[in-house]
Amino acid sequence: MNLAGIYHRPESEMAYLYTKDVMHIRLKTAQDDITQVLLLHGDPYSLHSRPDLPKFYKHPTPMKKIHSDGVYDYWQAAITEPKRRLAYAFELTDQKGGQLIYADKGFIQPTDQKLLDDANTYFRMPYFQDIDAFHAPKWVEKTVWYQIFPERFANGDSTNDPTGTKPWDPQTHPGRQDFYGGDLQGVIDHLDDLKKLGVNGLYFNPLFKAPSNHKYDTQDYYQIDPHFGDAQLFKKMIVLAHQKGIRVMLDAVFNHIGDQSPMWQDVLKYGQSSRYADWFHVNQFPATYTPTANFEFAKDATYDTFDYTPHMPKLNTANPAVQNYLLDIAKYWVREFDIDAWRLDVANEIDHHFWRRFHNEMLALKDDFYILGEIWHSAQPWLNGDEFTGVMNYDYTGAIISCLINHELSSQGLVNQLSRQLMLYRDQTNAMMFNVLDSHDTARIMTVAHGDAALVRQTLAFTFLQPGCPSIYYGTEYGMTGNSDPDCRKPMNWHPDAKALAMYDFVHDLIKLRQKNWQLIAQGMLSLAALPDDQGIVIKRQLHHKQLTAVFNTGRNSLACQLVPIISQGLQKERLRPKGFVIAIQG
Ligand code: ARE
Ligand code: CA
Repeated sequence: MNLAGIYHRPESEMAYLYTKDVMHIRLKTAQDDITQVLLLHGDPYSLHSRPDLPKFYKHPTPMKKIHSDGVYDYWQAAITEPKRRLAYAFELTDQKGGQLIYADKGFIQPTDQKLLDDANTYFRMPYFQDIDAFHAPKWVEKTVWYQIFPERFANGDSTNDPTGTKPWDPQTHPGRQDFYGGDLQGVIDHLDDLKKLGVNGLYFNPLFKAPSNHKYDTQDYYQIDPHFGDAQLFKKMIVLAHQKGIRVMLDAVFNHIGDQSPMWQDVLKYGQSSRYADWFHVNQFPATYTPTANFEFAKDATYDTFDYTPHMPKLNTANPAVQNYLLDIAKYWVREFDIDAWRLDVANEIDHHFWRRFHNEMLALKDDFYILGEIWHSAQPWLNGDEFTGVMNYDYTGAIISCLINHELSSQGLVNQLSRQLMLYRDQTNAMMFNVLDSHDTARIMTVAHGDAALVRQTLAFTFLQPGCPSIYYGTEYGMTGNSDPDCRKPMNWHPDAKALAMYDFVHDLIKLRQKNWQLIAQGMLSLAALPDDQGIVIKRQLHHKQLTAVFNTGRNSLACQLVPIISQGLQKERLRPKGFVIAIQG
C-alpha cells in the first residue's frame, strides 16, 4: 500500500456539507493502488459507553472511485448522520489484499480494538453547521452567461459618442485608445435578441466613469460613464433585463483606482500629507514614475500599481476607510439598482479579510447574490463559502483548448487535468464556475482555432457539458475573430453573413440544450474517459433516471458511434469523423 499517496483533510473540499443534511467525504490515494475503500462513519458519542447503540464502524459505506488524474484516484461517498455529528475513517484494501485504516491518528490496524473504540481516533465533523457551508445560489446553475464589453457591443445613441469615435466596423483592428461609441441604449435595443439567443445572465465589463475605452481605470464608482448613458438608463436596462428573466453582473474594480480619481489626484497634490496618503501603497513620496512611449508601462513607479500600469494605483484594502468606501459602492449598486452579481477584478491580489467582509455585506442585502472572482489559477482559499461563489475558470477551459484545439494535450491528459481541477472544489462549487473559452483578456476562440468553425463548435459543445456555467463572449455566436487584447474587442458584427448565421444557429441550439437539461449538467454525476490511442473522449452525466452520453472525436480517424444524437457534428452512417461529436440524452 502506498501510504504516501493517501490523503484526506477534514472541513475542506474533501469533507463538506453538500446539502443541509448530506456530507460528501473524499479520499485521495495513489492511482491504481487501492482496490476498495470503506467509509466507517457515525455519531462519535455512540462510542462513549452507550451499550445499547451499535458501534458505528460496524456499518461502513463503500466509497466510489469517481475520478483519476494520472497520479491519484479520488474516492467519494455521500452520507448523512441523524445526530448531525460525525466521526469517520477509511478502511483501505490494496491489490494484495492488505488492509489498513486511515484516520485522524494516522494509519491503524483494523484489529486494533482499543483505537477503534476511541472517538479521538477518527476524523471529525463535530457538527453539521449549515451556516458554515458553501451555499450555491439556486439561479446560477441555470444560467448561461453572455459577456458584454460595453464600448463595442452596440451604439444605440450617437449623441453620447466620445469625440473621435470611429466608424462601427466589425472587421477593424481596434487600437488601444480607440472609441467606437457602444453604450447602454445599444444593449437595451438588443435585449430581445439576447433573449432569443437564450442567454439569461449578462456580465458587463466596467460601466463606471473612466477615461479609457475599457474603464478599468475608474474615476468615479458612483457614475455610469456618460459615454454609456446615465443611472436612469442603467436602471431601465436592469428592469427590462429582469422582466425577461435575465440577471445582471457588474465588474467591481477594487484592486486599484484610476489615476484621474480625486483620491489619487489628492495624493499627487499633497503627497504624504494628503488625507488619502494611506489609501494606497506609496513606497516613497512623492508618488512618481517616468512616462514612456507605452503609457501602460512604468517600471520605476514609486507606488504599487496593477501590473506595471502607472495609471492604476493599487488601493490599500487593509485600511478600514478604503474598505468602507469600497463596500459602500458595492452595496449602493445592489440596493439602488438591484444587480444580481459582482465580478471581482484582479480578485487574487486583494486580501481575504476584505473579501470576507464583502461577502457578508452582499449576502446581507441579497441572500442569493453571486460573487465571481477573477482568478486564473487554483482558487480553493477563496471558495470555502465565506468569500466567492465561483471563479472565472480559465484554467479549466484552458485545458480544453489545449487538447481539442492545440493538440498539446492528449485526450487522456485532458481527462486528467479536468479531473484534478474538479477535485479541488466542492461539487456545489464546481456548478458555480464561470466557464470561459475566451474573454476581453484573451484571443477569441475562433482565432485560437485558426478560423476552423468545426473545431470551435466541438470545443463549445464540450465546454457546455461541463459542470459550471458557460459564458459566451459577445460575438462568439457569430464566429467573430480577434487576437489578444485589444484585437479581441472589435465592434460587434450586427450584419452576419451566411457563415456567421450558421454559427449562430449552432450556439442557439447548444444554449437551448443546456437550458433544458440544466439540472443534469449542474448536478449530474460526471464521468470522463479517454478513448484508447488518443482517439477521443466520452462524457457521461447521470442524474436519477436521466443520462447524457457524449462522444468527442479528438483524433485523426473516424470512430464507430451508435448514439442517437440530439446534437451532433460529423456523424454519418454510425461513423464519427475527426472534430465530430455526438450528444445523446436518455430518460
Ligand atoms: C494593457 C494592455 C496589455 C498589457 C497591460 C499591461 O492592453 O496588453 O499587458 O496593459 O499593464 C485593463 C484593460 C487592459 C489593459 C489593463 C492595463 O482591459 O486592456 O491592458 O487594464 O491598463 C492578469 C491579472 C488579471 C488581469 C489580466 C489582464 O491576473 O487580473 O492580467 N485582468 C483584469 C481585467 C483586465 C483589466 C485589468 C485586470 C486591470 O480582466 O481587462 O485590464 O483592471 C496569465 C496569468 C494571469 C494574467 C493573464 C493575462 O494567464 O495567470 O494572472 O492575468 O495571463 O495577462
Ligand atoms: Ca454611443
